[in-house]
Amino acid sequence: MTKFGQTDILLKVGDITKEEIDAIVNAANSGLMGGGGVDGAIHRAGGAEILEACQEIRQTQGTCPTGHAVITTAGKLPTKHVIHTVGPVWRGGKQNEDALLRSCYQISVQLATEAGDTSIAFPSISTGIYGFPIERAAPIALHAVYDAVVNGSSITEVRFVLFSDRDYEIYTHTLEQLLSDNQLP
Ligand code: AR6
Repeated sequence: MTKFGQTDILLKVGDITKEEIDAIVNAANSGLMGGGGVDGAIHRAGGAEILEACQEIRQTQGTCPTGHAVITTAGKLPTKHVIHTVGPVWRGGKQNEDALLRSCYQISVQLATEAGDTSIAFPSISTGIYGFPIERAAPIALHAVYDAVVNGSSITEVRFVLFSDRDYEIYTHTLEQLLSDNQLP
């Protein structure tokens, strides 16, 4: 287990819909109406309540722009909230993808904090259907979470729930590298 300031950081292989934790993050799309990948899994496992909450948000505030997030109930999931964030579609790396990805992690921590949550689980946002190279996404994710949790959040535990051994190894290696290079003071 690593610590970012006072916050425990755990990397694991797993299905995020099974995590018993205050908040899980969904790699959603702007329409907020569900989809494939982790989004599909969360809506399937959480049931209609999550989709209804997303529909209500759509009606009141419209679609969710890339790099932003919204928070809803978690339906039947063993968690209090689902934070739906919209990662960037990979378009070669010069379309602000890095900053938009960073923003997803930071706003998610912010929304969890505002909701009174103290623990949060992330999938590897944008690195599936949206095609963001995971070797480039992992340091952005870890840096963004580091900055967000050490700068006055209520979060005491962050879990990165990776869906394959390969993804887990990339995140683990990246974290070791960042720590040994003193890039996470
Ligand atoms: N638990 C944890 N991680 C998972 C799970 C799960 N149950 N299922 C998949 N992953 P993706 P994106 C991993 O494609 O790239 C959807 O259609 C997956 O292996 O879910 O941000 C949305 O509606 C990968 O490592 O999200 C959007 O349209 C990571 O989660 C679009 O896909 C993210 O892959 C978003 O694409």
